[in-house]
Amino acid sequence: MDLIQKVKNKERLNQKEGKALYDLDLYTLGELADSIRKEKYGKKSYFNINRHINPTNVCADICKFCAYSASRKNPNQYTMSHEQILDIVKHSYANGAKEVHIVSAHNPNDGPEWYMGAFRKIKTLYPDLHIKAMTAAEVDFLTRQYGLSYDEVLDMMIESGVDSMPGGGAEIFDEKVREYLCKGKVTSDQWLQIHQKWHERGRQSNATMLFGHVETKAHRIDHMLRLRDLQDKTGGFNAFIPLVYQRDNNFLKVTHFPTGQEILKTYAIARILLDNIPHIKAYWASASINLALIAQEFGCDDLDGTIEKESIQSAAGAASSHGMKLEDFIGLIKNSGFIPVERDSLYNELKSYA
Ligand code: V47
Repeated sequence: MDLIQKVKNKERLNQKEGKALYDLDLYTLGELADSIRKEKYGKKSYFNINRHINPTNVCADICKFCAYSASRKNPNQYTMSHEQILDIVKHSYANGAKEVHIVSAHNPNDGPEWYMGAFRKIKTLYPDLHIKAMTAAEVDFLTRQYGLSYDEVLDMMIESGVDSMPGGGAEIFDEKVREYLCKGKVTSDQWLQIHQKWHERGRQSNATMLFGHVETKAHRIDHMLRLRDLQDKTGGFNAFIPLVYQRDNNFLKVTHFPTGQEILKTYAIARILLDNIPHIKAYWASASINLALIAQEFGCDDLDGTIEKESIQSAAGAASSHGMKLEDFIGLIKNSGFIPVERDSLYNELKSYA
């Protein structure tokens, strides 16, 4: 059957068909993705008031694409004390943040108690603040470093007040590309296993895909389909977040970068293929705010949040280091023809700015 008709009939696509979606022209693909988005969310575009905190950039693992971790290209090591983390949280909470998104490098000098102690202190002081923390890569790092099991680390996270897990560390699941990008870090199977275990505890998480570097279109489809398979089993993923690769200050040699069209096609394909993951996030810090606004017409229904301070994408060249002012964010979404809807971290609607 014709591929377009199959999408219109909401039939599931396989690897070959997923890849063939890239051959459709941008507008046809955009229309298909937009009609799915419209059916689910109309003109609503979700965001949250959040604060990203990256407590340390000292890392035992080496990912060629990373400009954030301390290295010979970024010699300024830092590790925050709990007091410093709590100061940031205090300030953000007072300014209306409803979520802290806490992701660290893999610091061999900081044990599980440094991570868990910080979460516990935040939760005790701000019980209604959602803590989204610990990528599967960090969970795996703690198990390797301290001889713990995944179950032990995940249970510690729950006891310490972590509410949901961010989607980082997924990169690209294809084993050969992964070996080239980030040998020694959490494997694809392990990343999926950790999220499965988290979901089996009744918890939710997100999933990312880092694209636009050395991977092929087929690798992107394979990545999405592995997530779709796990989601069939657990239903625990809230959002899929394609992260556009930023090219500065790192150790990855890339010769071809995707065009804006290819980035938009990737968002649209995610919306079509991932029929079981409710939200597709155009993370403005990696897509740029302008492209993220356009991505709302190509299947994306979520733009992440105000962020306040961003260190990972901006270290590699993105214009996101200061986050976005709430009124600017709302204005931009409105002017792009969508209805900004503030959500909580689990996508309950809090306030519509229609
Ligand atoms: O896993 C690192 C990526 C991720 C670069 O769950 C890079 O809601 C682009 O996971 N260019 C961390 N990306 C960020 C992340 C995230 C962000 C926003 C929301 C959520 C969520 C999760 O950043 C890492 C890695 O894939 N990254 N270096 C780079 N040069």
